[in-house]
Amino acid sequence: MMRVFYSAASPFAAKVRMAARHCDLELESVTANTTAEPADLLSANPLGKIPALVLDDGTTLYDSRVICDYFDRLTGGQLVPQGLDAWRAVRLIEATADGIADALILSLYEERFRPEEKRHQPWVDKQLRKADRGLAALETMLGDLPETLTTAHFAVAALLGWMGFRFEGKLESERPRLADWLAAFPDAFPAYGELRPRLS
Ligand SMILES: N[C@@H](CCC(=O)N[C@@H](CS)C(=O)NCC(=O)O)C(=O)O
Repeated sequence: MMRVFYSAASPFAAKVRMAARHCDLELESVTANTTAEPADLLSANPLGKIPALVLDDGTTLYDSRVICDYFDRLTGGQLVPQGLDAWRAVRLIEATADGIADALILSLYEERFRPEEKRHQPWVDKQLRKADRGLAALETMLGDLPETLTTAHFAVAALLGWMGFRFEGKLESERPRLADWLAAFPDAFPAYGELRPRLS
């Protein structure tokens, strides 16, 4: 069975685990603490990031977009539409959601991994501006999501679910359409409650 290194809180890992479930692919989920740089994770992904996928033959794949592409190919296109317009919309929404997560994660890492005297607030602010512009764009893109579930749906749901506990209240106060979209997502994908990012 394929194995994925993940952590309960990771939005990128949640995206991949939701995509696998949607594709009816069995995955063994193995927790990894990226801070400790464990050998088994590093042998799957030299970058030491999660998610990292180990295939049945021992070969590995990362990052979340590549893993989702792999699932899409394995299952004859269950995650990414073929038509050019729909493909463009889905990949753009996914890239936007992932980019927001990247920026917000960097802003948190500044606090988590740097001693207070070495933190550089202008750099954090820059990441937060990226995220804010991305969230504004994402709100306008929601209508471009296809009706059938795609990698973009899972990327957006994972990002917004993660923000729910890392940036509590932000969506409700600043981007209520995104908050409403997430509240309705379990109707489209009932396994969201089980697979959403969470604080362990
Ligand atoms: N572009 C990567 C981003 C993955 C990522 O940043 N994962 C975080 C956890 S959510 C991580 O592993 N951080 C540890 C580190 O950067 O060393 C993907 O889409 O998989």
